[in-house]
Amino acid sequence: MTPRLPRRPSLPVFSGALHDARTATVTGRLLAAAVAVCFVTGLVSHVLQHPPAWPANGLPSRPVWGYRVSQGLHVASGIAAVPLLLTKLWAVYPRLFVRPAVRSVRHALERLSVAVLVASALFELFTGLLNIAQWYPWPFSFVPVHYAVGWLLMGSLLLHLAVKAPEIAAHWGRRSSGTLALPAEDGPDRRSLLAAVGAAVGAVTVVTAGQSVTPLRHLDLLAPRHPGHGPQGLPVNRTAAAAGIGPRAEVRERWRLTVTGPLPYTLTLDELAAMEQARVTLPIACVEGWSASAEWSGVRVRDLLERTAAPPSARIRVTSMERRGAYRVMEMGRTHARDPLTLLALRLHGEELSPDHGYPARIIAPNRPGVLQTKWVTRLEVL
Ligand SMILES: Nc1nc2c(c(=O)[nH]1)N[C@H]1C(S)=C(S)[C@@H](COP(=O)(O)O)O[C@H]1N2
Ligand SMILES: [Mo]
Repeated sequence: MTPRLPRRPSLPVFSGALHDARTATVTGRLLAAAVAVCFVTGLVSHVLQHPPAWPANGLPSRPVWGYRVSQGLHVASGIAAVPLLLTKLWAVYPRLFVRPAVRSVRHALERLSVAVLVASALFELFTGLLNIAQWYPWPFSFVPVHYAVGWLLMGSLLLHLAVKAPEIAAHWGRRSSGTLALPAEDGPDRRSLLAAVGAAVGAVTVVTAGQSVTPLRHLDLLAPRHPGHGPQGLPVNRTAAAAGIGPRAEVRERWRLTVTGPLPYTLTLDELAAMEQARVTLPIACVEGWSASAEWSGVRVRDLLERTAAPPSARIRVTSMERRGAYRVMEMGRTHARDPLTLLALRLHGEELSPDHGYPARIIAPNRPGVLQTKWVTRLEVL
């Protein structure tokens, strides 16, 4: 009988040639590009939704499709980052097992910063994906946390790039060079890996981008929203039933538009419909990434403000009939309020708005997040 050998904790051995610095560099820079697009477009979205005091009154209302493109890119770059992040983590995970685990204070700090980087990247992609699916299985509120962790990710990424700059430089080109001579020439293995990653990024993009890129809508297999699906050919996030809005006949009877300002007034739906109507083609661009263009008609907000003799620089507050909900009250700066394309819309594609699209009246404005396109509007205040 052979005596049992005392068990020693064994560390995995990695011999794969692709767990090297060149793979880490090539996947890392693709990932960094996706994260950079995601971060910048995330900032755009944040500023439009929660404008700091100074630009709040003068945010640009053009180009009309600005937010549609920016938020479409935000969601598309986030989705593309998923296969890139997984590949990058696969390329570098053997480094989890380096021994000694901590060589110096500097090494400990470096490992800590990588832990923060990986955790924040996984967190952002995970919460972002679930948000697209409108699933919130966590106790915190999505927007502020996703925003704050975005900064954490950016900070730890910049730190990581600074620490790794010499290695990145050495492995940037096809033939690794510089002081760190490593056997990292691109062979068929790495080319296959990169081709597979490219195919994965292409596939996840093509099957989801149709939620905002209309020509790709027939390939929109995995996106939770399809731009053409919904009442009047347009998706709906919050339905009239969910918002507690009563049946159409009842709403028509008791609905009034109240406009407060220097000369306050109230209008019935017939009176509003008798005012000059404008027709505009503008997209709804939801922060969740889906967007769709539609033809709206209704009264220019500018005309409603002139009727109350509001000063030209006035900001306004718009309130919905909805009892509660995060998007019940919305503020709008001068540039949007005075834009001739900004309407209190009564019709969509030539028909009365359906209850789910905000009957009897909703805001539609150019270059704005969907969350600010308030439905079931009943009150307009000059601030
Ligand atoms: N009063 C109110 N308006 C609202 C919302 C809401 O929850 N309440 N949701 C907003 C969101 S998130 C979007 S994307 C658009 C969607 O408009 P639609 O349902 O007409 O497509 O309406 C916006 N207007
Ligand atoms: Mo939205």
